[in-house]
Amino acid sequence: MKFKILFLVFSLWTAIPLSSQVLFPSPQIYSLEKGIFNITTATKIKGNSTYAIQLADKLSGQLRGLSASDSSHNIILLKLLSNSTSNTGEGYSLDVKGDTVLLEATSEAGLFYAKEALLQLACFGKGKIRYCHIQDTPRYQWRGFMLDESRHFFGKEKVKQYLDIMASLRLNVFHWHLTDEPGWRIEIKKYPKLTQIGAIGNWHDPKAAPKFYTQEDIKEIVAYATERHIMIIPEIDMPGHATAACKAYPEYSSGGEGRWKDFAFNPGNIKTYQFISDVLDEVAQLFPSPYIHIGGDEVHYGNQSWYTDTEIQDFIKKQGLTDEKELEYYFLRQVASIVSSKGKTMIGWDEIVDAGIAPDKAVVMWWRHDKESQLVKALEQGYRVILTPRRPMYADFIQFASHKVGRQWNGYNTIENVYNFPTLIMHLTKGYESQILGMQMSLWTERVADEKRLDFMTFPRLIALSEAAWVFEKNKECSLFMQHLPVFLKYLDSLGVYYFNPLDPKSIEEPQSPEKEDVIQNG
Ligand code: TNX
Repeated sequence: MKFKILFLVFSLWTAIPLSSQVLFPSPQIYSLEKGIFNITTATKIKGNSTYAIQLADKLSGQLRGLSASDSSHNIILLKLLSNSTSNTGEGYSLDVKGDTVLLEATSEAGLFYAKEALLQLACFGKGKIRYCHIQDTPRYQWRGFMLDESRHFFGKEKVKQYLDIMASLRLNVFHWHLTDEPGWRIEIKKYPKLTQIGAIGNWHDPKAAPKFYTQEDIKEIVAYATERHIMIIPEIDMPGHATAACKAYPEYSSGGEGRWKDFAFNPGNIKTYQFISDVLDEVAQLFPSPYIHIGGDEVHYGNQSWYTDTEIQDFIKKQGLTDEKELEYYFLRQVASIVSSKGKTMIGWDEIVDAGIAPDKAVVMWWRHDKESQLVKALEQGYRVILTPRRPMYADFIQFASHKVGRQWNGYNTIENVYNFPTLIMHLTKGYESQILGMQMSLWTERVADEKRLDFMTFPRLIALSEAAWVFEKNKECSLFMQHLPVFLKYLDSLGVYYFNPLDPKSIEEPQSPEKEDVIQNG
């Protein structure tokens, strides 16, 4: 009670509800002091270098709607510290005192994050910011979100909105799953049928009008992301999950029958590797990122024809491979060298750990939460690893007990589970911390046919992801995060984003999916 009264007095005194002076993700060092800085139309916003000036101009535009008309003079100063040895690290400091807001960093990314932090404070406090001192730096360098646009396509505007929110949350990797069974979503000039034929259909409707990104669209989105310090990792899934490509170019398909027809490329045809090389050439040109994700997952689902096709069987013998599994690994090694011939590093799902690729030539995404040994093996072999285990990092899992649409596997993925990651698996990575690049939340979209469901599955768990990836273990406090959450939810309201509210679960209707079998258990 006493505390409550004190809190009330304090809040009245500051004239800004304390609850609004929060940040997502929460900073490492954050102290509040007495006094308020008012952003007004007379506030000067300045930078000390080309990049800082550019950012200052951007900030002026973004603050316009929040500025009170007032003539009192104060200044927001963005400083890129030039005495730093290099443009590395993503840390920043933010000081609000007297008539000055000072943002400082030794890298462009750091200064950008200082600006994003200030923008959150300004936005949550409606142009009023409490005096404070913030010193911040992230725990992990890879803070990612994956979106599957093959199963369902959402388009440029939605992707840009997500990139904006990611930037605000200081997430810095957008993993773009662009190809899979139902659709190929990226224009490749040398192989026009990939989109003329491969882009037709989606998970629910094989005849849906073609949807894909032109190379111009891709360039536009890459530029948009780069400006926000987000790296885009394209994924071209192979040799499995390649149905859309195999339908467009059956000469590179391993054929097959029934449900899994055309699921996998033909690894016994040397022309397949030329095709892949040509495709990856264009992909490598379009994306400045040093990585290309080549999938590599779940080949066994649809490679039955490898066991009977005479051309493939002959190839296995000729190459001196022992069996079809070895053929899969042979394929992955070939692709690793194709990727590296283009000056890029391959990323693959955790199946690639067994393929015999040199550990410095590939990065592993651990996804099979039920196979902890695969994570350990990857680390022991010296691979760099990104953590995105189905539990709790798959956003196609339901997030509340009564939800009906989505996956479950001995439970589901609550916002608290995401926030608390990776605490429960840290014993597995002990001693290998330097090989853990970071983590990612992955959204598969078999049961996400529209934007409303997309938002509902992504938010608010994406906010928890940013905390998990940014905040050091010793500073994490889930109950406090949950207490602060409404502030960001309000911001999502202003963007028109449809989210689940874990604080009032029944208030939000769960959007449905056209899929008949909606709850998928353990598989
Ligand atoms: C497994 S994760 C897949 C995806 C599915 C997802 C559904 C991975 C590497 N492969 O193809 O969409 O499960 O949760």
